Amino acid sequence: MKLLVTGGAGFIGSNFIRYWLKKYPNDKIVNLDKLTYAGHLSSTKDFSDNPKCTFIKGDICSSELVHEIMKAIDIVVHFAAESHVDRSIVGPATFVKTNILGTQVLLDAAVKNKVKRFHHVSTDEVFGSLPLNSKAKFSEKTIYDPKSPYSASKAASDHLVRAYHNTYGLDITITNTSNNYGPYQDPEKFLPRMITNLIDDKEIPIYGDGKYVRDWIYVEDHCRAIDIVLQKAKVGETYLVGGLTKDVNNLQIAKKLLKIFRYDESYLKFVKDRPGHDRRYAVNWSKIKLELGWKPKYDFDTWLERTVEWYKYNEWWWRPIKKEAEKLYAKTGQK
Ligand code: NAD
Ligand code: TDX
Repeated sequence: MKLLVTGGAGFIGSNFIRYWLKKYPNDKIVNLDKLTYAGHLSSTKDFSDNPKCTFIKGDICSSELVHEIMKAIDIVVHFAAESHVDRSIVGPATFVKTNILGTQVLLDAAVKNKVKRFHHVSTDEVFGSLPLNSKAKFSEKTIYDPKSPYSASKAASDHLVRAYHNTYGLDITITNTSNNYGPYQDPEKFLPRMITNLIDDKEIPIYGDGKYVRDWIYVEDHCRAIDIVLQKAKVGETYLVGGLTKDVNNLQIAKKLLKIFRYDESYLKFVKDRPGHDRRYAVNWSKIKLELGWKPKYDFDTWLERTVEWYKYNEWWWRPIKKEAEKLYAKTGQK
């Protein structure tokens, strides 16, 4: 099998390639990545010498390049995207270009070259926001209601993927997954930002009142969910993938981290809220459990601690990119 993985120098894409090469050592992978601020060749260091994996620096919006690469591909796993909500508020244009146009370019090339499967990696954020203190959860039947330029662009990409299945008969699957955490996540995002600040003995910035709920999933559970969907799912289907069964808000997570570091609450710093901040995400993942037998393996408290350990032992990876990450917050005033 030959896979095209887009965005394989990013957080989830690099973890996915690592997972796949270990589990399917005979498969070949082409990793197409533009190396934006979020793409780091350092995230691919441990498999960069593997002859089964080829890296191509390029843009998914470049039709000619994508068509050329697609000629030899069986399966596409599409991660490449602009993925940070805060950046989408500061500059939405690249989100529209990469997430919508880039996906359409890949879909066109996939149809033309008759790829066997196009798997689209999407987010639970396309469903909008749930009220706090409710039992409501997103499911595959929830109506799309994206609220940020990021989630609106991902929603549009999901619609395009389904449209290509319906119109051109492309064999697609989609996963909409909740907040991932784990190794190689850019220090711009919530958990790595908190952890790396604490390693440096700095305060941790909490947006607004901190009572915002995300459904956290360890990145390897997400990679395994995509694997199972590729192996077992019916073509055309969508699966929601999540990690938690009980709500935990940002402030509670920050306090868990303070406990791990044995710091007191003076390290909490409440800062300006994100405009249009979604209150709560919660995912009902019973479809993938019942139909395909997937469920999360890694519990949040244990793997949060292991993630902290990873950042403590891998300063070589995050320290060179931490300064760049904080530049965004100098612009937004969330420092
Ligand atoms: P990331 O920002 O860490 O990585 C994105 C990667 O895509 C980077 O390597 C970047 O260089 C590359 N890229 C960006 N624009 C490109 C372009 N035009 N051409 C080629 N490559 C380009 O993102 P992530 O957190 O790993 O997320 C991966 C995918 O999973 C995204 O589609 C995202 O929407 C989705 N997702 C993420 C989460 C999460 O919690 N991180 C949750 C659900 C879904
Ligand atoms: O410094 C911070 N302080 C803070 O309180 C940062 C960076 C974030 N936050 C809050 C905002 C959110 O409520 O933490 C929560 C998580 O923030 P992000 O890490 O920016 O993630 P989120 O906006 O929830 O989106 C993530 O999950 C879904 C990914 O970035 C998306 O790509 C994915 O689709």
